[in-house]
Amino acid sequence: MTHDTLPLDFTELPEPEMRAQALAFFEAMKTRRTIRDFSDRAVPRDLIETAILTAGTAPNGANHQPWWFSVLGQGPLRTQLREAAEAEERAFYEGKAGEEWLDALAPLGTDANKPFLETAPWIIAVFAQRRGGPNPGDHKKNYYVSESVGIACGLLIASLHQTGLATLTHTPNPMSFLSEICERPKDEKPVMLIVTGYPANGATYPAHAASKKPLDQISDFR
Ligand code: IYR
Repeated sequence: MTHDTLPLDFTELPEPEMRAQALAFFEAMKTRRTIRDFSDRAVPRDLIETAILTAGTAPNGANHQPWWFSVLGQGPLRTQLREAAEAEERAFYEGKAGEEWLDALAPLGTDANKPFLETAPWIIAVFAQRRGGPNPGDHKKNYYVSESVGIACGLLIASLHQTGLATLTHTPNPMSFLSEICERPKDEKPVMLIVTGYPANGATYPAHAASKKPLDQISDFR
């Protein structure tokens, strides 16, 4: 394929505005909390569609865009999803996780009970495509699949937060049942569930999650 180019549409901001925008985004993202108590209140589908379009802008390997978002609204599939996920979680919490992992989770207060899988208005099941390509029907090798899908999930979560919705990143393990429920092909790997909706009245979050590492514990400048 030829290497064609397009002129970049880049608007330079005055430095004070750069700083203000960066800080405003930081302030907004700081208020994001992973929650587990969801209301069953409906959320318009177009809000979810916009968040997925935002996720789809993520930088990715060779622009193959190696992701798929299967969106589950409320209904019988969700009961199936909850039953399958809770079965995996019971095995996890009853020993498969091991002591060290369970100790690390103790401050979060999580257990095998996942009512939000039925309650929340939308659940986005994220799949990573090992093969695909820039065009529909392509079956080429994909590159940097985990990195690409991870970045897309970050954008998806940031977008849902900016939309005014709460989210939960949920990763039952193993997740092969997700491929069946969502009818996705075997060469797509289920990566995570992003649960979204309004928080239930009186929703809480673990105090443990409130503490974020300061700059000098997450970066250095040389
Ligand atoms: N998937 C399990 C366990 C779990 C693991 C981690 I690491 C977390 O940060 C939270 C939960 C569950 O959802 O309960």
